[in-house]
Amino acid sequence: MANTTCMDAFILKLQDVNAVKFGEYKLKSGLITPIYIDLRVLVSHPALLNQVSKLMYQRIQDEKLQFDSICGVPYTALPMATIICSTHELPMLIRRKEAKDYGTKRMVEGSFKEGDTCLIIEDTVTTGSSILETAEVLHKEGLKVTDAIVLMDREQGAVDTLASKGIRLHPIISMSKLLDVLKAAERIDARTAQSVRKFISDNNTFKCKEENGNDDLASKKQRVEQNLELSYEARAKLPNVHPLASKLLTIMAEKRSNLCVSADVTSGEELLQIADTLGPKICLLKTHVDILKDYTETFTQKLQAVADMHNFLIFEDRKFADIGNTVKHQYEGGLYRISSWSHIVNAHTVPGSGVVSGLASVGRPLGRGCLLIAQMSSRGSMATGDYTQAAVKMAEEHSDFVIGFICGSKLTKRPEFIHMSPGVRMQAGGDVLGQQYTTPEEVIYNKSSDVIIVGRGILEAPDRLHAAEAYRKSGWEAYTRRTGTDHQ
Ligand code: 5BU
Repeated sequence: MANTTCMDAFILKLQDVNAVKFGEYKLKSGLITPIYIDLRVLVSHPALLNQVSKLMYQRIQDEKLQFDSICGVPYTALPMATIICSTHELPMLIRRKEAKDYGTKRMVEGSFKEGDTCLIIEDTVTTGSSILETAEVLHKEGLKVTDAIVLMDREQGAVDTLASKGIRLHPIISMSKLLDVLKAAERIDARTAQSVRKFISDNNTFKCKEENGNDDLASKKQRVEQNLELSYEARAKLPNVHPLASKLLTIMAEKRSNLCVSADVTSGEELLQIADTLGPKICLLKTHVDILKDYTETFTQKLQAVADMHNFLIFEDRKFADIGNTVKHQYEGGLYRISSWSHIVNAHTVPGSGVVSGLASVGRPLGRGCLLIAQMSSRGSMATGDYTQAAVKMAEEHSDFVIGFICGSKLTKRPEFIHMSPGVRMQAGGDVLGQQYTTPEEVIYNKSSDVIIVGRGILEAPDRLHAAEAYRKSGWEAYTRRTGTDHQ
């Protein structure tokens, strides 16, 4: 199979099933690529999937690789690893993307012992980050990773990056080979091949690191050139930005913090203590005032004083979800008089735009702002797809009061809106009641959100201040890397 003609035929088949596409595609990093490799489709083509597994096993034998088990990077490489292991009766491990929220909470399923070596299988690599992520999870479980096999190497630095971390990468097909074969078969013209080659060499992430001491300068340059990324300061000064959003963005830039602490405690005194201790580290403090067992009006006065002293804003996570007339009263009156002390509130869009109009009738004259809940972090959330898009539209239609979204990733290119993401913890996973966590890096760098909302990740830490600083640093570094401002 591995002889030249068979390999050429295999590459052509990959294009036949649309696993190789030419055009303009956005990568995980935000970069626009002229070629996209989508090997997820292989599950619909069992003969091809078998061929992939044969090629990978052949490589294992050629290289005489030694290991105790095989782990496929979820999800695309999982069936590849499964076929290899099943055919050759080799033990397999499964890496979970999220820790199970019941039972053993293991991140790696299968039997192994400390010090075992695990071979990683991956479908395609750009920078090698997915392999590194999987290797990290395996390392944490006491496993060793020395080698990884990948079907398609985009030749953008993964081999060198992984080598620098002690992992040998064995690619089956390189981008150059793919282009040569497609061009020889007249599937693409010389111009296309040339433009892909230029893109690949301009965006070698490892080369950038070597030359610039920076891991993805080329991608950042392209993003800045395409005006995809503006700094928080620049966004604060946009002509159409809401004054409250401008204030928050300015605080974020000044305090070098995109951290919102979710102060989910039930005692007013403890909440004030958290606000005072963590105040210097945060841009925003999120409350659930209705979980306090000892609420008094004095509490909110004290909270405002602490917020002024440490220069952060207050966000009451009230999640209004009723008709306009009702939410108006809930926001302005009742026991908590939320509009009198909270700079920001949020609302579900399920009632339709009346909820925003009702809240705006109270909040707008006070200079308050609202976030629309476009997505939720909890498992099985129904705020997806068209619902999410409708929330974006609603925000755009009420931009004199709506300043942004609660969401898992950036939803609109309009830089005046602020994206805030809950469900953040240093270790991805979940809780027993459906919360799902991703990391600050994932939320800010990969998902291009603006603010990380962290509750238990900080509240349950032995030293809350220390933990808050770790989250602030992680969120800030992800932002500066994303915007290319990390070495200015
Ligand atoms: P945690 O301890 O970091 O899991 O707390 C998350 C906080 O964010 C908590 O106050 C939730 O009520 C809030 N939250 C959320 O987790 N997910 C959502 O989609 C929304 C709010 Br909206």
